[in-house]
Amino acid sequence: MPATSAALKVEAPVTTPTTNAKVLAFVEQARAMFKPDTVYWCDGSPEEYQAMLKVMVDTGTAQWLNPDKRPNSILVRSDPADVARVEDQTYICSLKEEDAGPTNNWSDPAKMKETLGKLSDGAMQGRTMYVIPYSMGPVGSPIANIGVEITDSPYVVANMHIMARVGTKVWEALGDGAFVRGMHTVASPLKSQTQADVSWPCSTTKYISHFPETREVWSYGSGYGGNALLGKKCHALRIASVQARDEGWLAEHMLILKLTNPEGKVKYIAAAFPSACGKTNLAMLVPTIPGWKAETIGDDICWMKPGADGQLYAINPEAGFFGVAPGTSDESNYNAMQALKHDCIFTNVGLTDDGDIWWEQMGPPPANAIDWLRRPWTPKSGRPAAHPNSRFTAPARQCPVIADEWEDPNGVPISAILFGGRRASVVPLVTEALSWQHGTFLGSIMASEKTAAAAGKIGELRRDPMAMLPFCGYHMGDYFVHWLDICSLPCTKNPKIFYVNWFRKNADGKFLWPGYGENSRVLKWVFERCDETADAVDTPIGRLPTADALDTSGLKIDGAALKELLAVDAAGWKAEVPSIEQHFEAFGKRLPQGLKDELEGLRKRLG
Ligand code: O2Y
Ligand code: MN
Repeated sequence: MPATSAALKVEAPVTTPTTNAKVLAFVEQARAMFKPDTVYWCDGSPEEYQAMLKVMVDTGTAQWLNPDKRPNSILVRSDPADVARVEDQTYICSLKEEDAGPTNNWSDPAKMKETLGKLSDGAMQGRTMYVIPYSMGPVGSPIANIGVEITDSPYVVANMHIMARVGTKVWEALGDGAFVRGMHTVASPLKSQTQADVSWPCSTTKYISHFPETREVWSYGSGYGGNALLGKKCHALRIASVQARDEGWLAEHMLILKLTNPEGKVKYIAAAFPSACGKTNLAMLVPTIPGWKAETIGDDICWMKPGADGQLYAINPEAGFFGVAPGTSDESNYNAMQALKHDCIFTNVGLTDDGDIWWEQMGPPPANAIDWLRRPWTPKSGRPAAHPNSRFTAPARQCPVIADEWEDPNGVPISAILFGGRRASVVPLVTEALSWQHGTFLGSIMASEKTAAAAGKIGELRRDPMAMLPFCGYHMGDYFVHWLDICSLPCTKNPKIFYVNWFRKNADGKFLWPGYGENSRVLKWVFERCDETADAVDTPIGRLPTADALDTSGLKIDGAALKELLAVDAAGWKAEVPSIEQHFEAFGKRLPQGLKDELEGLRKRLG
């Protein structure tokens, strides 16, 4: 139900909770520009989280779900035009245009600040300006990084509570140190005290602007997900990728998985897949091979730093999951479903008659529901109940297979890195890279075939190097150089790199590999290759499992399918070389020689 602006006011503390002069100046500048009614310094307490939920419910942004079915959980519906990240309106405003590279939108930082400054004048009128101190990574971890997000959205505050570490302890860890500055406004000022608010304020004008040199983010006009929760894609990937380049570490779009073999030996694996390719499912998989155990460290972002012993140590900088709802079920991701039982935020999913949530493929459809656009819905409506990009926000600690060490401030040592995409043909089920440089090459040519849902010709390849295309905050040619450098200089015990493809299809268009929990068979081979206890055969494209090295015991798969999954399609790879060349041409002089050498090597090996 719409309410007046008065309902948005939250009492402010009398004194500021930090004396950090840079923070005080930042908040004062923001206040003077946005002109909010009130400034509220977030303390990260459970009471504050509850207050945010209540504000959202009171103002019509959210509604409580049935407390018997989903205790302390809410359903939020966004504006129909504010439902996903806006890549076209996302900018890297580096001082020099060439530093943003060919894969980013660029704008001159001074011009962008002028534009946003004009737009933002008075943009928070009638609203509360929240100041969120947050840590990406366990507070005080040497790999963690602190940010301060200013926002006028209680939805953002509540989501940041789940997705990051928020509150007073962050001010203590920050002291008078440096931090990433994030400013966010839904850009929907309330002109008078009596003006009724809408349930999801936002603007048709949107800018998600990053200033890499000064470690700033300025997000205008959207209240949704990656556009507005600035700790996630903006800070932990776009800004952090630049910090990582400058400081000698890696900020990557990767899940982190802990794998334990039947003898109790543990290895940690990081894996990069393009958005919506099942990272959350793999991060929480239930292995089908007896005696093997998989646990979650993270499902989306991985920060890795070389340790004193020459290994890469990784943390999950996040504290929650902002997962795609449709397709998530007990079959596809049992552990995620368990994590969603209580204390969650659901955005743009369907609502059942008994006050619970439902989305496509969650389970049997309800006879009646209300869809994400608040319209009556039945299974015969001919349209989805949930938006395809509808989301759940869930605390990571609620995942039943979260690893004990998921918050280890020193991180976990990474033994293997997987790259993967959605490829119906050419790419085998799993390939081990011949070297770190070859693995970097495989990551740099990662691609997925376009599905009917994406613009462009079906089957056309979209290259998404290391799944970082929308998230690398600088020139991707320099990013490849950084990848090649990181393991020749500070890191002496390189993780092994693998390229996986769960999505290979046969001539009838049927998947050859069952996926989900059965992917543990591939992980077992990866695990054993790290110790060189499993067999592999050298081929022109890398090392593949020998016929009996992949554990298929108890798996119903016919021999021909397995043969196809592990075959080298030399003709297919040869046909792909020109497309790789074209992809590399875009990076011009900044493409490192190492990747050119790898392409030449592939061409020669293919004959
Ligand atoms: O659409 C959004 O704003 C969310 S995007 C997202 C969320 C969680 C994890 N990954 C992604 C992504 O696009 O990679
Ligand atoms: Mn992602």
